[in-house]
Amino acid sequence: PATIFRNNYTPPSWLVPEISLDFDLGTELTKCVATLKVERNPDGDGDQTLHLCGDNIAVMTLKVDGNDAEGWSMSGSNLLLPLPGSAHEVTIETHLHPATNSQLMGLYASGGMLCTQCEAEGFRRITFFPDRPDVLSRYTVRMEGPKDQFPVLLSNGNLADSGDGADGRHWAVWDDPWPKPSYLFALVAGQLVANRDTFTTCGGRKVDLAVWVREGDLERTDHAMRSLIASMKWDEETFGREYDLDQFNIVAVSDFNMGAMENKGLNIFNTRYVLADPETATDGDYDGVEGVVGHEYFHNWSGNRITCRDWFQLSLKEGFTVLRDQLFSADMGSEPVKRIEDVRILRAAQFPEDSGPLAHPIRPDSYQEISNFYTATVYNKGAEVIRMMKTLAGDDAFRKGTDLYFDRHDGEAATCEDFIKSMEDGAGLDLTQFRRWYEQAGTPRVTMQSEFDQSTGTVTLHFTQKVPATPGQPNKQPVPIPLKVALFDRDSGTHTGEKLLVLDKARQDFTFDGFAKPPVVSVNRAFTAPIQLDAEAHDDDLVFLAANDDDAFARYEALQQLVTRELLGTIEHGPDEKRRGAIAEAMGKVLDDDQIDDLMRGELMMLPSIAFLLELAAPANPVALHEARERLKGHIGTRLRDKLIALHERASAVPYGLDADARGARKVKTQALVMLAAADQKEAAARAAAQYRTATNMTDRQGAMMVLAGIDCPERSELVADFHKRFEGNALVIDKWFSLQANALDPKVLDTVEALAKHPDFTIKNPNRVRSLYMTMAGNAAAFHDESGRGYRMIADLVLALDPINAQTAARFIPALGRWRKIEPGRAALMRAELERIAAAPNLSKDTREQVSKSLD
Ligand code: BAL
Ligand code: ZN
Repeated sequence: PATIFRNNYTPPSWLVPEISLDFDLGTELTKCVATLKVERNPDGDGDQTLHLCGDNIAVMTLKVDGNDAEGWSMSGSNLLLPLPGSAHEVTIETHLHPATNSQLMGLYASGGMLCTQCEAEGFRRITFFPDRPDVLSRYTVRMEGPKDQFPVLLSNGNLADSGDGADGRHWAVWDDPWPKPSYLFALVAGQLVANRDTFTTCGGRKVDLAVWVREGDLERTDHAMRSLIASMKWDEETFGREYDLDQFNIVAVSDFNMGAMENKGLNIFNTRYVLADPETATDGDYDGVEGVVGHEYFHNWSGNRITCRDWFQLSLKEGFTVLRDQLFSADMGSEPVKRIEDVRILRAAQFPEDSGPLAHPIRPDSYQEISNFYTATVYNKGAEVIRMMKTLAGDDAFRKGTDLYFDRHDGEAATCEDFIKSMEDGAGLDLTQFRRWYEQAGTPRVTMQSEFDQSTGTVTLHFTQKVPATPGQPNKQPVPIPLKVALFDRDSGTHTGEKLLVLDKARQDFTFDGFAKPPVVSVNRAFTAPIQLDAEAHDDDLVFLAANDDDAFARYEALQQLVTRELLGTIEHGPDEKRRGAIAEAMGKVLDDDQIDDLMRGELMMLPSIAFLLELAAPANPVALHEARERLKGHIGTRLRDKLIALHERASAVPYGLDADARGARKVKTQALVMLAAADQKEAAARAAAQYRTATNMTDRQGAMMVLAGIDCPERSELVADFHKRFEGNALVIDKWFSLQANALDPKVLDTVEALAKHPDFTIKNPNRVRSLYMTMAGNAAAFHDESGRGYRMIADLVLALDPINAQTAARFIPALGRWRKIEPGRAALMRAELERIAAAPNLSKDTREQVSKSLD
């Protein structure tokens, strides 16, 4: 496949200021007539030929200014149409087959309804078009179809007109006044019902809101609606952004490759980010709905009003919008807990990407298939990079920067450079060196040593930084790294104030005076920079910070570091009894401390993920690491048994509610169970079964089932069957049923996964179901890294079976195998062999081909 380079960008030769689309809808056959007003771009290269992208579609009729077109040709799947003048009207008819569109890109059928997904390059599967984000058009969409089959007809913008036709047909016309790129086009037709509400914007516009779902799901839409209204209000207050249409529609779809899509005025969502009620959704699911509803809504400004010039700029909208949704969720709940959750995701998903064969800068320089670049790097590291600008500027100046960006580029297809420049001009930052965060891949490694001079009372912090080599980038330059630090007096447990250091050289020292004793140094508080830090702190200092740090993140981090040190030490030379004792003691203080709420306590109780540990231990035996982690959990569980039981019982007495106290109680309840289970399976099984049987909500039920699924006990099969029977027909909960079993800490888990793949409820056509079984297994270190190589083989078999059906989803499984360099040689060879088997398959998709070949390089 061809490689596309960022530096080869050229402006489009032709613009399309207006497009009208006319759909004659049917599940088997939909006819689409597109009428494009095209104009030569004065800033283009003067090419007389109009280049229109197509994918899996054919030209049925083609007219120019009302006459049959002449001289056109196909170049691969694209249409080339020479045009004599500088402005023309081009009309194209295409025929689409939604029912057989298993790729879920373009127009497809999902459970009888029709819907679209166009980002990044799906519009070219609907009609021929300059399908690139810098071509902005005004859309008018007419659709017509049988009213019984498609009673609801939706598209972008505002409903302009509608009516009944002959033979039980009806039609609707939607008009979107805001010019947009083709990737933001959307259409939905189907049997849907709406949860409706209204929102009046700060400027007085009354907006009709609707969350559209299948009839039986209506009662699970209140949280999504509440989240939408909260998002609209928050964006006005926090970023000064007002909504700009009379309608805002959200539609939930069961078959969806991504989480959701920000189409202008018509967001299309994976059902899992819309539907929630206490019985079927966990607290985590509630947070997911709130965060994704916010994310898609916030795109209306950061993505839609200002879009991307080209796909290399994806982080312009995604990094910024992730930051916006993170800040929103923090404001809706607990800021420190949200920060810990975001860092946990970054470390488990982005750090491995940044140190592996698919590493790329947040603004990539090249790609073969853009779908492969919807990554944790572009999204989550992208958000961290903008968060660092906010830290450097301060909140007020940051807001001035974003205000200027929105003012300056409204209506444009912009670049990351435009954003950076707006931040410089608006927030008053000099980001000359900071631009390297956009250019360089790799997680910077920072070391810190603290040196105390008794004679002067001076402390010097010696820092080094190194951005590691990544594919195609052997040599790196230092980046500016903002680090919040505090120096604690070990007797009083207090510090004299937090400072912001900016580390912008390969080696740098910072000196502080006025200390009688060496202070305890707390560094990268609130995780101000997305780095790997090796601070060489003494165990006692980590214990001190875990107990005393007034920055909640730093407190969490100290305990994580202590545990990480112990786990890495265990696989090298066995457990360190003293340190294990210190960890159990520190954890005991966490359980006892009534100054922290349960939501935070639940975070503090979680041990670092295997994915993160592998980054530090590589090349390692993941199963040994997993076993060390379980043994440490068991040690804590044994040492703190009474406290954990007391906590479980206290939390079990808290009635269900969505408030922070009740949510916190549910969180610690399951965390306590997890630790108790690692210590005494039999006792924990009885406790977990009781939690399951008395559960009034999915958080408790899933937590109990998660523990039970890993224990060979009579209750397990009974309750696994009960779970299925109880929720039969509810796809999202049956997804959980698959995941819970694929995630089990059970030596037979691979047999279970194999059997589940043959279960009547399993289908390879539904991305949520595929991910619930196989992505979960790939994340279960003990299963995936089974030394037989069977876990690797199962993932490779899945990729080969899924690739022709849904290439985008198939390609997402390659990175798990691509991490072979981080794994000990025996397993690494097995992982590589599976990648080679995939690479040898004929007719691989561009998506999978790119990921596999880069992973083998
Ligand atoms: N733009 C793709 C889905 C999302 O990031 O919102
Ligand atoms: Zn997004």
